[in-house]
Amino acid sequence: MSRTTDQRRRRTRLALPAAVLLLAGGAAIVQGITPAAAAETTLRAAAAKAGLFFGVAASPGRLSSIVAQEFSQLTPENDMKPSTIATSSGGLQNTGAADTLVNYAQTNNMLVRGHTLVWHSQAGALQGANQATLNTFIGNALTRWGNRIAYWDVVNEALADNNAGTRRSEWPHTLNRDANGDGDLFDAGDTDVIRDSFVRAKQVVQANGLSTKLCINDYDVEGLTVRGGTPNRKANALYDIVSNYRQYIDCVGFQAHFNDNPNSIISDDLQANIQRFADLGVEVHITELDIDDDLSNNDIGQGQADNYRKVVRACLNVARCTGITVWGIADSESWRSSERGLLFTGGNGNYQKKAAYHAVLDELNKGRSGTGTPTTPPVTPTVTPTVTPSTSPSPVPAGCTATVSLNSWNGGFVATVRVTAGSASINGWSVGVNLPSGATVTNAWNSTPSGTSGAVRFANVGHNGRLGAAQTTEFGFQGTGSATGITPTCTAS
Ligand code: 9MR
Repeated sequence: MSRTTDQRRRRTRLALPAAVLLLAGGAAIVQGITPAAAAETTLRAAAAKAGLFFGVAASPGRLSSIVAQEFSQLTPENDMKPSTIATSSGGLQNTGAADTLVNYAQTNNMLVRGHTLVWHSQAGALQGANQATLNTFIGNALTRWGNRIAYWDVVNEALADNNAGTRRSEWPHTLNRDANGDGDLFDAGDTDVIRDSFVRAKQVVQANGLSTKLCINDYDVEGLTVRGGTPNRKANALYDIVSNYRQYIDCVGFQAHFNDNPNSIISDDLQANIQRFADLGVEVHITELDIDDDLSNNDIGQGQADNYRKVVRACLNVARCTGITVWGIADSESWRSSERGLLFTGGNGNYQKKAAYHAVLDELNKGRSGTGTPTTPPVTPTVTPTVTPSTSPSPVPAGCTATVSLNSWNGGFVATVRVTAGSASINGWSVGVNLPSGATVTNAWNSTPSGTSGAVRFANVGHNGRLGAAQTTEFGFQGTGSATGITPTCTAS
């Protein structure tokens, strides 16, 4: 079903019965009655009603009618990778299959996710290219399809496996230069392929007036923790990158290839992790979802349908989680067919829905609120307020304020602190917290901590100290123990 049809349906639903109530004073108002929400019967319609896209990865050979019926977004599974479309000088070649997919998506009102520009694997003729050549390729690919591509994975899989929290060794590390060897890539003379690729992509988007959004995509970054409650260092490394380069990055992709690997499980803090990225202001997408159902291996321990429900619910519960994409249509056609990780059986255009499909549809139909009622508010009464507030808002003081949001789990926590300047601009800030006994800071980002327990202060770093009046910035820290009840205090300089 097309998005236009979805919208038409929603409008129709909202124009349904209204009750006329008489107020004591005799004025009539119209009050909306929430009609029973009719369940949608396709993934794309149910997702649209909940305010997100539901997509699929495909190649031209898989474009049977089910694709446009069920999905509202398309990711070329292989046909936009540098190995297919890049020349060694950063030009484009062999774009036919990619064009077929983009045209199909456009005809069927589907969004496209370009996948992918800078990746250590399937780099093809770009293997070993320098930043200038990567930049040429980024420019060519972005302008080739323009706004026909809604989201591009600019950088894919930059981080190392095994919860190392570092960059990959096979990543184009020759393009990362830490000139003074201090462990970060922010000083004069430093180069960073992640930053520089995003900077280039943003320049191209702005210079061409594009609305294409620029994403970073990775796997094993889904939970705050991995199996056993160990902090997910890979997720934290991604969080640091997005925080540091926030001005160039619009969206974050959690690939979500869930399986029995201790770092690839569906942890209970998936939603909290989506939320902390969303709190940076980026869109979050589940980009390559499949869930291992190889029961002979007793994989992730619960029914596949329930696991799908969990993932869909975690996304629905975070407003900035704006899309979910499954990595293929049917198990038999998946890159990991033996794991039977997708929503359909069958093949070659003849597909049967699995229990997992019905669970996803049902969860989507419950909407963001989880209740199944429409998420768009019902008709609003047109009453003019008669009571005028007698107090004028108190002036915002100069200086700064800080608020904290905590995600806790057994044995640890992540704190996200928002710093807001008062009525005047500030040149720097420092936030103090008193940690309860037993709590210890193990890691901080976008701030410099002093101390690890008890009274701890966090000072701004170079790029986030200056704030205009009422402007905000965020920093975070992670720790062991519990930080419940902490109240941050902010001092401006
Ligand atoms: O599904 C893709 C498969 O057909 C390819 O052979 C493989 C080659 O690397 O890439 C698969 O897609 C990957 C995606 O591009 C990036 N994240 C992991 C996906 C599964 O390996």
